[in-house]
Amino acid sequence: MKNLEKYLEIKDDVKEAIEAGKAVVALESTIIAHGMPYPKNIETALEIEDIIRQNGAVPATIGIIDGQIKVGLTKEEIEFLGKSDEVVKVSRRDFPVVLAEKRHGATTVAGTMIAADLAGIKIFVTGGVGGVHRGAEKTFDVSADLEELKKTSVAVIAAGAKSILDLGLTLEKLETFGVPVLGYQTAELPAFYSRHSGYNCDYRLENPEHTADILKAKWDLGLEGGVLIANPVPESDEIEYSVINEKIEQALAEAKENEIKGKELTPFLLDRIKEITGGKSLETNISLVRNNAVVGAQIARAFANKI
Ligand code: PSU
Ligand code: MN
Repeated sequence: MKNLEKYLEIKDDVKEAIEAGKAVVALESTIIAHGMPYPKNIETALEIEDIIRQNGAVPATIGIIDGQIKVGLTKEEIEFLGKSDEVVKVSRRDFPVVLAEKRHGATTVAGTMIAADLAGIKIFVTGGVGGVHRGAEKTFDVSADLEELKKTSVAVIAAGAKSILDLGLTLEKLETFGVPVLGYQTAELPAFYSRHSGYNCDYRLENPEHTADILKAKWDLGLEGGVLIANPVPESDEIEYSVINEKIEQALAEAKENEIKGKELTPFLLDRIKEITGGKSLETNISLVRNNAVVGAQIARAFANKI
């Protein structure tokens, strides 16, 4: 890669762990800057890093400060991204401008996969991935996260995709793109706030060891691209599909009324759903990310032992 050091900086502890072949888990920053309100966003981001550490892996939260991609943000940098309102939501298309203009950026799932791959990190924990939005047959709104899963070889652990999306169409796209959708100890695709969606995953994962074997087989074979590991929210924090679906419909109607489009849509919907549920959706969101962090760290450890 040409001039990679000019654009990308890996934090010392992360670099050491990568070089030693130890377990490392990438984390995204859009969830901090645009996915959760202040100050819960910062509290959660720091707590998730702790959970990764407690489970024997090194966390690398990824973001962009002054045009530099940081693989491993410091506590101060996480706080900055969580507070500043000058942070661009960075997916694949945004990198060149944000880097050249030395701006600040929070990376989406797609953006984080790109940076993790450049740094040599294979395991990435988040909350939910983007997908095919409802009504995409008219709006063409399909998240760049899906294209990234198609080509970038990083495993993404998420609580499925939330039903602000069209889950059926999202699964069809992933199938076309050759992205395995693997349910972690479940046959059903979880729908973010709820454990059930009515859709099936392609395969069921039994444990971290089993998961690591599958990742290794894919990439050993040179089958480039990502894997979606769908880990359901803990039962105690779940919001039933029928209950949350109604709230989502309401938020979608408001988005339409206000002509919210493009990169603004997902953050708008997340914020409205939080308001409509009186904060409950945020609690569920935090709970599922915690749970993904535990599972992601375990998978990273199992995978590190295989290389
Ligand atoms: N889904 C969530 N929370 C989030 C996101 C998705 O439940 O914070 C963020 C992720 O960063 C994801 C991005 O990559 O939104 C997708 O945005 P878009 O639909 O604009 O591609
Ligand atoms: Mn979109």
